[in-house]
Amino acid sequence: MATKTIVFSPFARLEGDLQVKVDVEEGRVVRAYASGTLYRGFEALLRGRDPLDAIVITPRVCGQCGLAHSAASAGAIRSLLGTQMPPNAYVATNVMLAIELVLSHLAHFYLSFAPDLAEPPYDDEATRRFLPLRGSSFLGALRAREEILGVLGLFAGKWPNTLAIQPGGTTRPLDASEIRRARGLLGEFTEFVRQQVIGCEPDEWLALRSASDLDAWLGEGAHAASDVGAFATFSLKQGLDRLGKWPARFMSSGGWPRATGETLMKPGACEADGDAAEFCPGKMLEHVKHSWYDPSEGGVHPFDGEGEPAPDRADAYSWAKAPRYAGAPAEAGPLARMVNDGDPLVVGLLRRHGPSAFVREMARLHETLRLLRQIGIWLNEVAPEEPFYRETPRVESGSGVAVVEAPRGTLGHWLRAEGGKIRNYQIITPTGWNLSPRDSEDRPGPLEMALVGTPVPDLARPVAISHVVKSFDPCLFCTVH
Ligand code: NFE
Repeated sequence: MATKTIVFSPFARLEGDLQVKVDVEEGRVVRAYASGTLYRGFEALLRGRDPLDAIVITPRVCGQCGLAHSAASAGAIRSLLGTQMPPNAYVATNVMLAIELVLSHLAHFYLSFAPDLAEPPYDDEATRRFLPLRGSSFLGALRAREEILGVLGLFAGKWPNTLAIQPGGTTRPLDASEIRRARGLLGEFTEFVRQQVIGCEPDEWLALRSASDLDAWLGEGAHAASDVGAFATFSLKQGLDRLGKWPARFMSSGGWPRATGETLMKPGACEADGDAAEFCPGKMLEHVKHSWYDPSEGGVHPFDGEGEPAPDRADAYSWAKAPRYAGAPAEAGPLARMVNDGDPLVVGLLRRHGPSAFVREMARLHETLRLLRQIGIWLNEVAPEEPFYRETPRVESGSGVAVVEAPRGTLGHWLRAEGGKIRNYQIITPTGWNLSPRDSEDRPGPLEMALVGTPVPDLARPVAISHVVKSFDPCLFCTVH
């Protein structure tokens, strides 16, 4: 059988250096390989430094999810010290993380995923709005970023690379007038979402509880003409609900904790048919059989992994390691969060359409709406007269771990310190899970499996492959930290 290999290098993406290689037989992908092609060495350069340096250095891993790295590095130090932040700091951190997520989801949709629907081989009036720079929706989304960035500015001082999140809390206390200002800006941004993104009140969207609710919604009023309406109708017509499926295990830490430790969403590691399993970072191991690092037997827990680069290994093909949860590949991200949380709309779409590119995108858009409402609730919980920060002792020796929900999914930082210095620092990012290469048993990662079966009727224009890869919203800067 004739095999044709297509290599996308670099694959078009928002950040990072990604190569995707697929073997095509009889018009379908039969094998896929995802490679991170750039070594960055963040873990290596943290060794021997003051643990607090991690708060300055790790947000530089990426311009899109730096706050997630801030929160994870501060959290790992707090875990080592066994300390807590004041309640206000949990709320403020959650607001910042949620805004970063909203920004990232919108950038993904309007700058990366939707533009593919506006160009050949497609030619559809409804999606021309997504044309880069020329499309009306594209420009609207760019303009609206300013308002939500304004809210982030009030909490973080600046973004990216803020130092507002520290082990002891947040360093930018807000007074009542700043909270009022934040509410006003959030309201302006929500107005953009109402008019352009969903074409209805957010509460009306959030009341959708099943796939048939979405069918009915699409048939009513201005909904079909909204960006989500145009996207959903077009995607179903073009079969995006048949692309990008794999025998998924979904993993989520629940994210956005309160001072009590309770998370905003239910954590879990369930399978696509809904069988629940608990979430536990102790079940994470990293494999390097196919990655350019010194080889190890089987998987290694991040507290024990060091990952010395070995660029000459001929049997390896990625700078990303292969993380496995309880021995199996796992998908992280909005879909994983919504499924573990039992979100009725997303679970309904998953039951009808499977873990497909369409459902991944819908989960991302739906999560954006859920978090916007939640940011409003948190703004009411900030208590300006209460502290945002509490001094913490210096880090001497010990180990700590923190897991947060970044835009693309579960992000973990593992810190081991000795004599006031970092002995070992390991990071596993969401794209590390989703774009993992093969593991010690040669089992492919989630994207590598999701690409198998993708139709490629025209080798010169393999647009379905682009939809599948982008539905995971890859960021390779993060992954090859
Ligand atoms: Ni570079 Fe990131 C997110 C992290 S990568 S964007 O979200 O952590 O998966």
